[in-house]
Amino acid sequence: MFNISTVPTAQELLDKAFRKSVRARAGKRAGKRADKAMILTASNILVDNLRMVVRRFPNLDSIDEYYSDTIDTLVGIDKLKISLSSVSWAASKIYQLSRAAIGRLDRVQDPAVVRRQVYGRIGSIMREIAADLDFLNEARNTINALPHVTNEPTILVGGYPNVGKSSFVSRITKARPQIASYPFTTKGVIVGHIQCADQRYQIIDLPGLLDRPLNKRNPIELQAIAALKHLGDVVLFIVDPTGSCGYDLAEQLHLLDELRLEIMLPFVVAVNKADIMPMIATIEGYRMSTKSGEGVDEVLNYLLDKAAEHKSQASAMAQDEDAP
Ligand SMILES: Nc1nc2c(ncn2[C@@H]2O[C@H](COP(=O)(O)OP(=O)(O)OP(=O)(O)O)[C@@H](O)[C@H]2O)c(=O)[nH]1
Ligand SMILES: [Mg+2]
Repeated sequence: MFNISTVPTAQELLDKAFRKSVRARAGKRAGKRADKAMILTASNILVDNLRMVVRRFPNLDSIDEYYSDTIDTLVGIDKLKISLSSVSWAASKIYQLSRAAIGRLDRVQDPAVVRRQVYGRIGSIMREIAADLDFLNEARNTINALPHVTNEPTILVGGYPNVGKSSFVSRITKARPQIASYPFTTKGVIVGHIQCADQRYQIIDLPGLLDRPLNKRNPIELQAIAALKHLGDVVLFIVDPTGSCGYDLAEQLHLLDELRLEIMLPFVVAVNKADIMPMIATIEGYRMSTKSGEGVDEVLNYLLDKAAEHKSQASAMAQDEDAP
């Protein structure tokens, strides 16, 4: 989805700028012209590279809400904007300083002194933004790793941790999310696909959610919330009544009630781990086992129908809204 280039460090940029500025002097006699060429080269390289860093980030005010919420959770949109504007500031400052220094070259006896002064000031500006560049590179790695979501009919697979969400997605798609017997194994949103007749569907494995208020949620859970708020046509809510996930069924069902109030999507409940569940479990929902496969096809067929139905309703509503 995003493909932002590596953000260089301040030291890498300074090394590159000064190396090229030394080359720019080649063939020129020591003096004003040589110093001018050096200042121009060093500053142009820094200004161009710094501006490029900023340009390569997406416009944070115009990306999809799903991505802006997720980037906010993982990176912090405000921090990102501050670092980007520090880098822009540094580019303008270096540009002004170097032009002012070039203007002074005519009026001084020793142009090399002016050059050394401006290099010193450029060096301290770059040191000032060194942490911003490091942060932007980390942000770039996080943003580039975000999943590519499309507008295809989409099933979101949610529930408490450890209930078998990834096992379900892994069973029905080619996606291979990590499956393990501890909570919060899935740490980000994972997208799988399923082709049925001539329609492709997105199946999104969400990180686990606990039943707690938004301000208590960890960044792993907040990624699931961002997906539930902005993506999807239907939610498959998986519960594990066996206790093997480590959580009470009552807590899981309370979370389901809370989500139903907040998320305006159809919910389908699947009661998982049928292979180790006594027959008497009396929760409303599809009984399935992602381990043995029992009941999985029935849930899936129902979900595919629901997702397609919701998607076409949503498209029809969007068309109505667009109509004059
Ligand atoms: N007996 C049994 N175990 C299952 C079944 N489905 C999943 N498990 C086990 O439950 C554990 C959790 O499975 P995951 O698929 O990783 O659960 P998850 O909901 O994705 O967990 P998080 O990513 O941590 O939220 C693993 O040890 C699975 O092998 C099932 O139908 N029967
Ligand atoms: Mg998982």
